[in-house]
Amino acid sequence: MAPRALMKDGRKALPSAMDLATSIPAWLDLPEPRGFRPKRKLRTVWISDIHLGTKGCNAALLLDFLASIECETLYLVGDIVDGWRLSRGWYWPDEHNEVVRRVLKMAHRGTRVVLIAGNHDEMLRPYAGMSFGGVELALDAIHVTADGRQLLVTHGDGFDGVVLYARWLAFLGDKAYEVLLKTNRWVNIVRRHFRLPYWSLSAYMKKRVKNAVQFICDFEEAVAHAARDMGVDGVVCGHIHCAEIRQIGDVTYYNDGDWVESCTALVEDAQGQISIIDWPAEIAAAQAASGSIAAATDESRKNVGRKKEDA
Ligand SMILES: [Mn+2]
Repeated sequence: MAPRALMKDGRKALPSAMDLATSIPAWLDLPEPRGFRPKRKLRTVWISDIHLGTKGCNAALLLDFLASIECETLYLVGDIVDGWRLSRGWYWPDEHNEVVRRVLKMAHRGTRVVLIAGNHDEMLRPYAGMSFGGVELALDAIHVTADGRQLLVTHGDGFDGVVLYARWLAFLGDKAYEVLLKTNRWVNIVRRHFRLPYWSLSAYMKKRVKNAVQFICDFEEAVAHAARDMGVDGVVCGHIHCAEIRQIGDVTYYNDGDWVESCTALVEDAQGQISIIDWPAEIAAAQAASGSIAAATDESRKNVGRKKEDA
């Protein structure tokens, strides 16, 4: 703390090089000003399966992630608000409000926000094409990457029925695939009519853990199949709570994961490069790095002390 001592004396002498060397680590120890964190600038961010309105929703981690980014376009790829859960009983802590407020703030500050309805928030589907508070509602979307690729953005629940019979599709071919896609929609319309909850693949998967890997694989292939039929270069979806980037034939399959279990997002940089962000892993890495900076600082203090002894 030599420089401060100099100030108290009122002397105008400049601190010596040694004073500066010892004062820098002390300055590094100061906490960052509140709210200061350089934001990661991204072209596009995709998040889905937040399940606001459920106890499983990891709103705190999501708020932390959203505060760390700045993007041109934010896609909310379905199951953002869990309407099914809320219809059985209201659960809405402050943090869930904070997520909504943060997203609206991003829209207000110029981020294009597109909300794609999923199966848990399918009550939003009739409002597709409308815009609320700067948030565009859609059933699905086509995203063009910085390097000119066309990506279908869809929640993915439309493929549940296909996946269930995926094993048969190899024998039955494309016609059966189309029929199954349509059936899936009709089954759920009928179920809704009888006030039965939406039949969901992920719920089904949880009951049959043994086959989960196979189901995930079948889902990925069913989605890629649809993307290829549409003539797009890739597809971004959510729904199965399993982040992934995988080339399937000539289509790239992207899944942005969820904010219940894994807390992951997909991000596109200015060049069109898309990657998965695993937020808990990034936090752990940042903590480890700041730990090693502290250790290095301690080490440099020891070295300064040693030099003094030498002199
Ligand atoms: Mn879903």
